Amino acid sequence: MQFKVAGLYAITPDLEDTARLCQMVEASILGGASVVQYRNKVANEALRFAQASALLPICRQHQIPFIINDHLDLFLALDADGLHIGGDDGDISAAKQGIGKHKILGVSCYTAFSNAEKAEKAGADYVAFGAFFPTTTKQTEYVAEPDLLSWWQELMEIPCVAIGGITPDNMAAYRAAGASGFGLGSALYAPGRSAEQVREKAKVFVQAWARPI
Ligand code: TZP
Ligand code: MG
Repeated sequence: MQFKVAGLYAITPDLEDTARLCQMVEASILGGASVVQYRNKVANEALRFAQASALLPICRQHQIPFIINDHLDLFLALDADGLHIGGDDGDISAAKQGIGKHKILGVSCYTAFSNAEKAEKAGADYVAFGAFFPTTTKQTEYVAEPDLLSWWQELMEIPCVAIGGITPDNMAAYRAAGASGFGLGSALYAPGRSAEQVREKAKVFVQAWARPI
């Protein structure tokens, strides 16, 4: 798939309720999300399959890529658009081979440029750096600096996404530094938020991203 990461990259929350998850995700797409990553760290295999199967047609309907976090088997079962892996998820070249060259491979590189260089060489289509700010979604040992994004966009070919603790107030620095997109998890799908609130939140982020620097 021809894929240019740009703007709002939505990362799903650990919800059990599949119908609510679908509403939240569709709302975020209507608010401007340009790609969805299905990530659920607490679901079992059956729930992951049910949720990803329900989300895929929503993304297809809105013609945006649907990316699976961690699970190559789930990616293959659904013929999704991409797979996103991190440092604990095995060999990057093997993952690229497993999904096929026309599918999207994303790799979390945390705070290390060297991780990302290796990822690009091994066939990644985009890399993710972060977290940039403290976040409740994931335990992070180090915090990334915006300079990482500047170096990346100057020296490398594939796009990078800034992830973790991003808010409408702190995001300008990441766009200015050259991030192609920004990944939102809890910042978008905060617990208790209605679909309408998620849609409005997404719009606020997309507008903040588009604001002249
Ligand atoms: N890795 C670090 S933070 C994060 C991932 C996948 C999720 C997105 O961040 P946040 O702070 O929940 O919006
Ligand atoms: Mg992972």
